[in-house]
Amino acid sequence: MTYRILDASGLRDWLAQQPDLSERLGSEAADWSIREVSDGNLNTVFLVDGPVGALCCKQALPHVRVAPDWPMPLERALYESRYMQTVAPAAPGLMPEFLAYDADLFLIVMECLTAHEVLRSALIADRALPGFSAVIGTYIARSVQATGWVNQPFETGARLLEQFSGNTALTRITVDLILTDPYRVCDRNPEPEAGLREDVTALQNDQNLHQAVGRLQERFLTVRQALLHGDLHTGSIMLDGSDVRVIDGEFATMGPVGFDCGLYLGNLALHLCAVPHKATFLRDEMLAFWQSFSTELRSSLSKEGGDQWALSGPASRQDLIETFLNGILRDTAGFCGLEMVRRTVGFAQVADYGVCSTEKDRLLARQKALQIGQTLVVQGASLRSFSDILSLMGL
Ligand code: SR1
Ligand code: MG
Repeated sequence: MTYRILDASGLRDWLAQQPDLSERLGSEAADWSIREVSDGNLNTVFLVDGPVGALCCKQALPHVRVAPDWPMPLERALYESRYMQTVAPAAPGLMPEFLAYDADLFLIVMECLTAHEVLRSALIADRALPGFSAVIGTYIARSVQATGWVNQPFETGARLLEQFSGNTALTRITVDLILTDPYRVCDRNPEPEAGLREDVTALQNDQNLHQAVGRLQERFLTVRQALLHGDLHTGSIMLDGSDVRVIDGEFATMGPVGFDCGLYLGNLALHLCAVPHKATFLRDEMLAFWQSFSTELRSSLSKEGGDQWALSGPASRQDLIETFLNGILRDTAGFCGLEMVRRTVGFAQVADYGVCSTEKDRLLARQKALQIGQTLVVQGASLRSFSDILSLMGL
């Protein structure tokens, strides 16, 4: 069957022809209720409810969903399905269960997280229970364990590079939207609100900042430490109480581990700028994130590792682990800063600023995010500890 954009009725017909999926829903196709819940920028998402169970179906469109004039290759669904199948065994219970991929329709079928809520919405509504960041720290550490050269023989990385290096369309989005556009005049950047124009002009003319952005661009495109989620913001995480799941791995690519860490922390920091009175809560989450990430990674690396591990005895192994973590810390700071800047002045901004009750508060929140973001980008490479990152955030 050839590709076509599915509506609810097309999806019902397709599901009815898939015995395993139909069985999960139960009864007859006519009894299933299907609703579109598309929320992200790129794809359509349907939730299908049957008398026995529910499914989530995600289809790639030939364009950016929120910008229909922007063409986008369909293959991103293939990379997301590969990402889910690669990382899920290492992070059990931390992603929705992958159920099926249709290569003609560029359609992924997965477990339906009916009771879960997107972390960004939960933060905005003040419903996120403490502890979610420790789970994300564990998630990243476990995916590094399964895919990173420090833990695995280099052949694992070589195989993953082959499987994911074709994801160039989405890497191009990252290169443009995160690593380039905010620092130049560009049609994709929305017109900044009046009070922010000077700040935007300043960052677009700051040569020192551009040098630092260039260094991070080089790290993103040339460092192949592990398989990244590639878009790990608070909209790519769902919660139900303490049950935390990572979704939306379509930006998957081999890259520097600090990219995933930095995007995650950058989104918490953006929330902090919008809602400064939550500083203690967000500081605790950030600390818990780094604590769980670094503890899990240290523990796995002290037991076994990749080719570098075989090189060294226990004492020097500890030095290598700390050197590796320090490098991730510096990248984390830089990518965190880039995420804060791009979500404030670039194409894909965040709903967190909507929490500000006045225009003045929103402007101050954006200015704060730009100031912290730029400082992290410029100074990230010289930081030595996680508390240095928190200090630059005023925490
Ligand atoms: C055109 S896609 C814009 C943004 O949405 C995705 O979630 C990524 O964050 C991307 O940068
Ligand atoms: Mg997404």
